[in-house]
Amino acid sequence: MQAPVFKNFVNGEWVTATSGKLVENRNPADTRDLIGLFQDSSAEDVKAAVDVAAEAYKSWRLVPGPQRGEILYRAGQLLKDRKEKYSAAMTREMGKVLKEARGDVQEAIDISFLMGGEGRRLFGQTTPSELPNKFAMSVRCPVGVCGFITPWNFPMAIPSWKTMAALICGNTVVIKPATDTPHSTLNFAEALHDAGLPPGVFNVVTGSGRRVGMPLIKDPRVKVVSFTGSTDVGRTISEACASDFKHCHLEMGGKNPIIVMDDANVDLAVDGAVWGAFGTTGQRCTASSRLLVHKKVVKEFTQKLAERARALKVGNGLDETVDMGPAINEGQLATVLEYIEIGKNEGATLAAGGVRLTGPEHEHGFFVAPTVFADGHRNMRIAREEIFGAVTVVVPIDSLEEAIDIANDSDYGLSSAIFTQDVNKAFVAMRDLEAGIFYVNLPTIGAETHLPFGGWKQTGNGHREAGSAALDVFSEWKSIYVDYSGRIQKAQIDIPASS
Ligand code: UN1
Repeated sequence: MQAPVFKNFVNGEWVTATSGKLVENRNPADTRDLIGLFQDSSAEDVKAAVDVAAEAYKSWRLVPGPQRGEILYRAGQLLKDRKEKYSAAMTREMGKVLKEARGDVQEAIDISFLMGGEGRRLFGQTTPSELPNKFAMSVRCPVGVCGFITPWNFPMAIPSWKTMAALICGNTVVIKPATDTPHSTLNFAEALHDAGLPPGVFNVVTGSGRRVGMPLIKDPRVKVVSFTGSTDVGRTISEACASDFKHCHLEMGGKNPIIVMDDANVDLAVDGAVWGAFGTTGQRCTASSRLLVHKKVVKEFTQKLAERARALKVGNGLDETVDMGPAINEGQLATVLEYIEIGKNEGATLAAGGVRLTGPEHEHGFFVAPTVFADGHRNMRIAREEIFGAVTVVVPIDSLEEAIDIANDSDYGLSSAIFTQDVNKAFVAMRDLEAGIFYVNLPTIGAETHLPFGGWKQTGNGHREAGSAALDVFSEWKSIYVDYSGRIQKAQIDIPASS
């Protein structure tokens, strides 16, 4: 059978790239499964998409917020109606198990409804003027065309967080999805289109970072850049935006600790660690990749965790009995295997996993056994660097103070967690951990879309997405003064005399 050809989505139409070139997209659980051929676009296609986004901006910015919101609501409803279809397509191209793909689509549904509601809020401030007969207020204004570069690990959720916040503010969008997962972003485009989004307001151009991503962020008409991915690429993007003073929102790596105290419910903590470390095959920027466990419970915790890791069923995520899918691609698989070697050489003890799975149901995919290292140390590379795979490391600790010190001794600051039954310890950790997200008695994954999402230090550059905080990335403030005194009243000078 001929593989289906997927096109770019530009100006409300499905169009081919000018290069005439196509790239394959294969299932990482079974590379014999060809999902389709996607457009290998170039700078010319980017320019054409930005042309239409710039044109569409002229009218979209003037559509009242509540009406923009209604389109977002309709898109949310369509995503809900199509949840099964879009989730299955996502599992096939990304590998995450079906129930997690459903969660990914659900995040897109949630943010659609959240931002739909923002259409009737988009609050600014009204405040008294310091002068009589003068009115003062501030309003949010759209910024223009937004350029997005999105990752493969949340192929619908992350594009939707950025897009829905951008659209409700009155911006238009051109997005370059990850080359490993373009189908889910095209499905998202389909839902927006069917919801009645005007042509040109949202556009998708597929292809490589070099030929599509770079021209997109460098186009002078693109006023906001939002990127989720590695810290290295984020640095390049930040530098590319800096000379033009572009709004640049970056969401990057993490090395997220779970602290397990001696008073914790150990079974609950193990449950949390299994989900946090091996959910999405550890390929979340929020993954629980460091487990800082009190020495009094570390033996019991590690034994139970290793047992649970060994019992996980690894395979094709379309099989509902499977717990964990493959790595996204060969390169990622190689990175994970390399880190396993590094961990062994550094002297950590392999408590579970540590190998590529090559049996009959695994030989055509990129599968690694869920891996637990014990006897880790804070200075080991496996305890410091983001691996982005199904590998976690247990580091024994003596006290909460030591755990917080190790947790904060990191370039990253995305998510963090503590398992304890002592409310005082929970509050100390809540106050002192340097991270944008914090959980008590939950692992480091599982953020909800109506709270700000993002991290401190090299995880981000001071912005947030999701929640109403995302509106700050996609709008400019305008402070407005209306004088109805009939005179030119000079602020700071014509101050009414105090009695
Ligand atoms: C990511 O890992 O890039 O909090 C996003 C979570 C998910 C989102 C993760 N809701 O784990």
